[in-house]
Amino acid sequence: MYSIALCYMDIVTSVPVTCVTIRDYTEPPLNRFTRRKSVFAEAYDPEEDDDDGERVIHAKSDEQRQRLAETVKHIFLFRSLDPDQMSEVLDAMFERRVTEGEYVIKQGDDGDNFYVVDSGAYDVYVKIDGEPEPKKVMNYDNQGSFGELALMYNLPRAATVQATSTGVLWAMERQTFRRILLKSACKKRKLYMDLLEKVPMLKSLERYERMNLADALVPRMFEDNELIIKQGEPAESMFFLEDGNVRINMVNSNNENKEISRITNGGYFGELGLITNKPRAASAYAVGKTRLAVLDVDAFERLLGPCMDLMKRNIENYENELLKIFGTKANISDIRI
Ligand code: 1OR
Ligand code: 1OR
Repeated sequence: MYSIALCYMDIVTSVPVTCVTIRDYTEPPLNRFTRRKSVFAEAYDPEEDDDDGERVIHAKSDEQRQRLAETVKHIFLFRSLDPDQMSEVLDAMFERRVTEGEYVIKQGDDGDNFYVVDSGAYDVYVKIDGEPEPKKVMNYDNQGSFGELALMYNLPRAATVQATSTGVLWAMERQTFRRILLKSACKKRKLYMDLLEKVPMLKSLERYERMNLADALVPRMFEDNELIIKQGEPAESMFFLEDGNVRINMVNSNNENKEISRITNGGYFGELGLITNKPRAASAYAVGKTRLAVLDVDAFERLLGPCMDLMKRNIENYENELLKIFGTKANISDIRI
């Protein structure tokens, strides 16, 4: 028996948007690495993939291993690995030095390695059908990772990555990436992409940027009435509502405690403290069993830049509401940026 996944791809990023699995009991499996331009069919479902390849070890000095361990701490795709898997990843990665102007990845090529940036600057270009020149779409500056898309979805490279300085990359071969990281990465993206598509505030993000956001989110459950954040405490993360409701309560300078807002599906909260660098302006409580997706401050700063204007505009609304709810502007200075 084998399964064929028919995947329709986002034209720009070449990322599968919807997948339909057809099971067939007679034909032999299609080549897993078959590539087509806009629709592909292959005997492949990332979550059913059990590729038990050989464990790969690239020898490293203690200094190299330590440097690598520090670097991968910041890579979202690695966060759900258990200690054994992490150690396997550290063994399997190897150093690649690049020079200024060097192409690390070329759009359209087959995927060989996944890369983690140790140092250096890298520009990303995408050539869109009908446009004469590739367009620069983003850059990595001494941090981040790239090259996972082709390995995850068995697709040609979706973009070109060029070093704009000398630098050092940590590379992981396709087989190791697929054996250790594929399942958890696909699961997370699948779990959160639906949620993130429904958050109006994130509409300005590219689909690929939402994928990176999905990698960074961590699920947390709260019981009815449980405190999620407390007014006055330092802000370390923001929250997207997956399921349930959240009530926001504020105590003003006259010690009046009022419910000032309800967060419902597609909503978010906890961004204010991260943007203003101030303590929490209000408390948040779960209403009923509530499931949240949590984004830490590091990921917030790296991934939500394109949404900053929208969030700031929303904060201006908070200020207007503050006046209506408490009848005075006396508290407003607390939430100004
Ligand atoms: P890959 O294996 O396809 C190129 O090889 C890599 O560039 C890709 O994995 C990503 O890791 C990385 N769209 C697609 N790939 C991107 C993008 C990107 N940015 C970085 N990569 N976009 C940029 C979003 C700001 C969308 C452009 C329309
Ligand atoms: P935070 O990090 O300060 C409390 O932690 C969160 O409550 C805050 O981020 C916002 O995300 C959220 N004024 C201030 N914070 C609010 C408000 C709000 N509503 C939700 N939060 N107002 C309500 C506007 C409808 C102003 C009126 C008092």
